[in-house]
Amino acid sequence: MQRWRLATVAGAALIATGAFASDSLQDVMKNRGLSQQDLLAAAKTYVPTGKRDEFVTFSSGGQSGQVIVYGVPSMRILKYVAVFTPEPWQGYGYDENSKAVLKQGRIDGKDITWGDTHHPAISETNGEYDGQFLFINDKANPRIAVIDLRDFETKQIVVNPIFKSEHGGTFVSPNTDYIIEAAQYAAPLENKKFYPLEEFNEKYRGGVTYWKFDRKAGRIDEKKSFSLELPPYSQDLSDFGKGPSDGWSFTNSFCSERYVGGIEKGRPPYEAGCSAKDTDYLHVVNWKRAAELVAAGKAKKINGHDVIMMDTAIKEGILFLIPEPKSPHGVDVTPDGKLLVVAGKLDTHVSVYSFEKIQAAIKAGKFESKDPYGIPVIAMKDALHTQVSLGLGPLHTQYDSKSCVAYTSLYVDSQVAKWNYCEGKVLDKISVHYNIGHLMAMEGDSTKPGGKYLVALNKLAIDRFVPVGPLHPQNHQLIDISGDKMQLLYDMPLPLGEPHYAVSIAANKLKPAVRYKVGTDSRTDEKHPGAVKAGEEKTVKKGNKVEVFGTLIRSHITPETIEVEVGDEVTIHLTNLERAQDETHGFTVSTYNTHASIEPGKTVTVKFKADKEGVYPYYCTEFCSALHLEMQGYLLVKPKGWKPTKTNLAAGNYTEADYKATLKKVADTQAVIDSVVAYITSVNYKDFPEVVAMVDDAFDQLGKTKDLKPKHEAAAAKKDWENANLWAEQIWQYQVKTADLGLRAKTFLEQNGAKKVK
Ligand code: K7E
Ligand code: CUA
Repeated sequence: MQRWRLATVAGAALIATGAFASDSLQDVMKNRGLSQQDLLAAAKTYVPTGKRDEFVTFSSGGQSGQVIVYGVPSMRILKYVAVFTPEPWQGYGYDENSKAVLKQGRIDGKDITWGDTHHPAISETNGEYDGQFLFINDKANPRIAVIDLRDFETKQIVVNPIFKSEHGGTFVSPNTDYIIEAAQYAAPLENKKFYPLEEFNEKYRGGVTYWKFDRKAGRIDEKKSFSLELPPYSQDLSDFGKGPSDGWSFTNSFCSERYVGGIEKGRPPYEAGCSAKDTDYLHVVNWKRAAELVAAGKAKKINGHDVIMMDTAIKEGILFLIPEPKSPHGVDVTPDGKLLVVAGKLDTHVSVYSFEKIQAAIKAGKFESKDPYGIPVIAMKDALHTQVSLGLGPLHTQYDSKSCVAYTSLYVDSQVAKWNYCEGKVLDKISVHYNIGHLMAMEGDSTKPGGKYLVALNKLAIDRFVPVGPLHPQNHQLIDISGDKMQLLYDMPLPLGEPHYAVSIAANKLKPAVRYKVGTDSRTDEKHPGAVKAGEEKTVKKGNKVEVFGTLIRSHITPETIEVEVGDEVTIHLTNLERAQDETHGFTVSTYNTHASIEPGKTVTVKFKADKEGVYPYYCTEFCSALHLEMQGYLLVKPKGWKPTKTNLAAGNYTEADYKATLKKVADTQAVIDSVVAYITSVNYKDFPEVVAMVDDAFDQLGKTKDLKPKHEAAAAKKDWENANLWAEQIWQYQVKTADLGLRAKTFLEQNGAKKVK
């Protein structure tokens, strides 16, 4: 009793002096000015060390031309996927293999090294995200990229053969047979000849492209892709039908006035003329039938690409228009595929169209008019399910796991509206900061939305973050949608371009690899012709071409010296021989503007002209082991016809005592290795593939010491203490790497609940 009291008194005294202040939740709340609500939000987003996020988000990187990958609910950034823009860390655009991908995106013979990415889409099977591929569009230069989610690398870029800009892509059909890409600003489809703006109505055209995706190859099949010619209406966002509406696609438009601005000639500007009418047009396309028409030879070749012309589409009954309120933006098909929600930027309403009613009108041939190009127009009232007034500037809609519940972004109001699209009523609203563009719920555009969280992709951050100059980061806000009322949880600044759309998938659906099959060109998924195995490294010289077939393994670059003559064209292929997870090596040569990231198993090529005589160090750019800084070599660019005059490298002054000391170090380190090996083999390490890979690599390193023992012993017999000591030292280097891997394996096993085996 007495002792208890003493302890309490001592504790109170310490708290009073502040010694324990940071240990109490109450004190932290007080000191940092946090409310209960803040703590609740923190608890809902905090992911402790070693734990992982439940969802993975792929966000467009806007003008960065990349994709940003982050976890939900922690909002921690996991990766930037280099797509249309060079990215040095990944070597993207700095090694030959990735340059070949960027080169696919050339237009009119020109490199285009940036992109304006807008809408990522995850591949689907039966309308559900399958986590295999990601697609993303470039609005500025009409292109689409394919990213393989086995390694999160860009594999392909295709250039739209007939558009000059695009926006309404990428969205996938329910089984990812096709990826949609709709034009934005109309232009002549052939890009061969100039037509003045005075001929806008006659010569300028919009359209929509259906890219055929070959899932087995993991690539878009350009030859089997086709487009539909459309009026010059500034086609905007699109979506594919699903379930009952599978086989159809929907693309809306703005500026169906076909207004051409000309403020220079005293004409009112685009913005006045492009929003003058009360309605624009939703394009309704029977794409399955369109694909059949292409197969039947009813398309016209434009720039070598199949295009179904408008008159064919009208005659065959595969293209219809429906008026939609003022300057529509998003069109989003409901998870059951029965309804589609269109938001009109300049209207307070969202309009919910019924696919069934659209079909009934088409079957009955009930059209209110034809547009100037002869396309049948279905009356809005014949297609509408309901209209709901949500607020100012509705843009995009996402769906909840709860039936009939949708979320729509309100750009002007800076709010998210939660509403019921079956009954047409508003359920809740929450303010966001500020001016939200897209919003995204977990798997919220699939047939099986995941609910739980919503991310508001806000255009303006204004006062949310520490100021960093006039250019602010974007603000992605995480919202809890699990209850009746939405709750704001977290603000994430994103400083890499202006993201538009994002998609989020359950993390357990992604199955990325941790290494490549040794010798893989990751950009083609094929065996790299420059790959070699350990011991097969070589340098081949033919005329003025020098080709190096090298390898990387902690902590060596083989070869350690590359000798060329000035003017030689140097090609270096490097294979990472590691099997252990996360053992990436990088490679660069001083001043040759080249860099490669070589993950375990990968083979990468760098190429340059050695145009100036001199000495150029090369090194590994990833801190890969304790001897990382020693992972180095020299490129020697010699004058033509240069002959050596000195044949020995400078020697150190090693003694027998140095040699003996090194042998002692080797013996001590071996004892450490033996104890680690004893631990690893005493537990069920074979049940942990990560550990098996580390153990394999560790024994590889240790195995290399065998050949060295005779070397140091032979040198010692000749009293060549320099070589005796250094060969023994090299044994120790291999031991260090073995021990490094072994200790990491041991820690991993201890932390992941390895069990004793007898
Ligand atoms: Cu609304 Cu390009 Cu989808 Cu921006 S788009 S917000
Ligand atoms: Cu390999 Cu540093």
